[in-house]
Amino acid sequence: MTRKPRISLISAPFGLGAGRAGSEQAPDYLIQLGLTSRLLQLGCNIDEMRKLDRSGMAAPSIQVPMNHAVEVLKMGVALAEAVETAVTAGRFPFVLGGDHSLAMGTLAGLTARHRKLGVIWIDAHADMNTESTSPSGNMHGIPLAVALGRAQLSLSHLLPGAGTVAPGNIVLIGARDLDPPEEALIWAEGITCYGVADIRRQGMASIVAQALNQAGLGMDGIHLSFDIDSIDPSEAPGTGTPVQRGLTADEAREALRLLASSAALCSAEFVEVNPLLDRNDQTSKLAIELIALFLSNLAI
Ligand code: B3U
Ligand code: MN
Ligand code: MN
Repeated sequence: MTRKPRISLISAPFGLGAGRAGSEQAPDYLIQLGLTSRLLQLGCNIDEMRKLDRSGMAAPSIQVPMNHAVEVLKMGVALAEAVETAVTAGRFPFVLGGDHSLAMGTLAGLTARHRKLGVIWIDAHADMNTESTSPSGNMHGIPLAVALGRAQLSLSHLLPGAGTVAPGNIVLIGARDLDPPEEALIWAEGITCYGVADIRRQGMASIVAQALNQAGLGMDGIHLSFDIDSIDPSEAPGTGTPVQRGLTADEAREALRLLASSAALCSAEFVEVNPLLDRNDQTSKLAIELIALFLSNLAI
């Protein structure tokens, strides 16, 4: 028999990890457009709702030579604690961003509790630069290198007791804008990466099945990190770094529905919606629909 997980909805109104302002407005904006009422209508079990605030958080002592590093780290500390608390209480953490630098906080909190964590990363980008390879200095481009233990910053700087994620248990879906050092790292570490052409050739259902197998092999659970820029800008224009030739909204729907119904899934985050760059709320409305589809199909 399947049960509905108790969801911890963690809003992280933070966008300083991205190069353009606006993603910090997404959590409140999506809620204002009806996200939570839709979730309740669909029977989601929202056990806890939290909105994070980084003021008053102490930044870790490490120096990170990147844009807004102190603020990114403070937010990461707050988020790591919130996620760890949710997992300890037996809830399913759902992080609503914000930009993708938040993943460092989510992954710190998760790896503190799940020593063996698989990660499925749906994104136009690999987010696998380090402090020294980043072309932009923006911290939303580094979270996976940090999680792998390949950057100077590590997850344990955000939360003592956090671990790392093994390269064999990371699967990228939709990646199509990689910097050369990211490609080199993916190649060197043997990370599985499904591009849009693979999805068109094999179908999303087959890609998701393979991703769940690969990411979940011998793991305690799988985290889904969903960046809205994975979807083609014709259907999701409201994001800071759009990349052409992305997933269709239908492919994203199929992926999210299938992932939600896997019992291996233990947490998720949804990032990089930027209401300031949107056209007639198209991206925000799609995000609400996708989040509702995902959370209402969760089963444990
Ligand atoms: N790889 C580039 C661009 C980028 C990464 N993630 C986003 N953009 N959203 C970088 O800056 O690291
Ligand atoms: Mn990303
Ligand atoms: Mn991206």
